[in-house]
Amino acid sequence: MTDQAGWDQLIFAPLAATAVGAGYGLIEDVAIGIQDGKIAFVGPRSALPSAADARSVVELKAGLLTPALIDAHTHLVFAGRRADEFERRLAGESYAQIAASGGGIRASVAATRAASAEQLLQLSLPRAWALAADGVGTIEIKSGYGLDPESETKQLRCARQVGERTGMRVRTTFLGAHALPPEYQGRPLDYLAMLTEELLPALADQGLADAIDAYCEHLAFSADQLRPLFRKARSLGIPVKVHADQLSDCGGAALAAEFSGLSADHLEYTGAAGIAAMKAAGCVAMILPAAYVVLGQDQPPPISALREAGVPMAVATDLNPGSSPVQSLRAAMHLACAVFGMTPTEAFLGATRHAASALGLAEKVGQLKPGMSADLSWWALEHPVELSYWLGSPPALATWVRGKQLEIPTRTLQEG
Ligand code: DI6
Ligand code: FE
Repeated sequence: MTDQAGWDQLIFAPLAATAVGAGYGLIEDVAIGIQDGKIAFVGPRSALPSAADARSVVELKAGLLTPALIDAHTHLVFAGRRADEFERRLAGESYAQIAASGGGIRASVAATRAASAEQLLQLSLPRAWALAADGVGTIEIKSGYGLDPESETKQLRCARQVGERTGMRVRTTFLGAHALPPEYQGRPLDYLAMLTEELLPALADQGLADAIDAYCEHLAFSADQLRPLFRKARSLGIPVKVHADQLSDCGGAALAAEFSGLSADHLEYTGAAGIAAMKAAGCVAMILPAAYVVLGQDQPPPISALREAGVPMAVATDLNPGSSPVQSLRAAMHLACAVFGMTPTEAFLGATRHAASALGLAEKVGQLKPGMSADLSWWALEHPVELSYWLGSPPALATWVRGKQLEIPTRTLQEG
């Protein structure tokens, strides 16, 4: 008991997977006491303090409670779609060829720049709701389809509004170093200097960047080019993430580690040195299997080596219009198991506890234990293995963020 009046809410369920400890952290016939939007008690009903009392009692007769899932890598604020590129890739063109011909990220940049702030919000909300229906309570949202001060700011403000409008917890990541915008063609260092000297400090002033990310890749920026930007970010207290080694080993994982990064993401081509550096730096490995499948890649990330090294692995959708048009974190969990050989337990921890670490939220969300925010999802499932087992299945029965149930619209309209 936390005070005389008891808890705000008490939830009973047949089973909870708490994500505490090495495995699922299962508790049967579970009771969860919530006070001020936080978890005050988790344990078997039999261990509930006898004086326990609550203003609201929810008796869930069936199903499973878990921490609300966390999608720790998305680009869900964008305008325009790239289904044409999907067809072109199926017809034999590569992702790099399409990018070189003016498609790819640049196509999304043109559409996102042209959209008004309101249009962008109306396009983005249904994607956030789709994730919420999939049991996600926290989403990370990157910029990177604006690539100029005004449009990057528009994207990040939109991300904040997505959080306000849905009730989901949103973490914003500034990804100005996603691609070279056309007006800086041939002048990558000038572009990066603008990001470093002007845009990043301005976004930091406005509280719009919870983290910074960069695309470290031969078709984007090199580790050497990115260092000054990351140095500046660290001096402003902004943590680093890196799109690392997705298409080639360009030292992205080591770069993330060098700046004590929260995560290095993708990692298909990361070698032993990158893994050792990540382990030493406490950097989470963000596994993004949907992008791998959609792009038809053939070298999977080094899952066994990451596992053996003890690098925590998170799993995310990478929701974006080009390489990962995927609006279900459970689909990504399934692919992480079926395609990359992660275990369902790893996928579960990757979408809860380790995803929280990758956002700097390890003390707040991702586990059901006292002191954590009351971010929960309720599923018509018998066991948490089923979160990864099904590929396409009904939505979560309910999701709470900060103790409040998300009110997911049954029907959303996308306006253009
Ligand atoms: N994440 C990214 O940012 C890039 N690939 C990926 O997996 C590019 C996304 C895009 O094509 O728009
Ligand atoms: Fe990405």
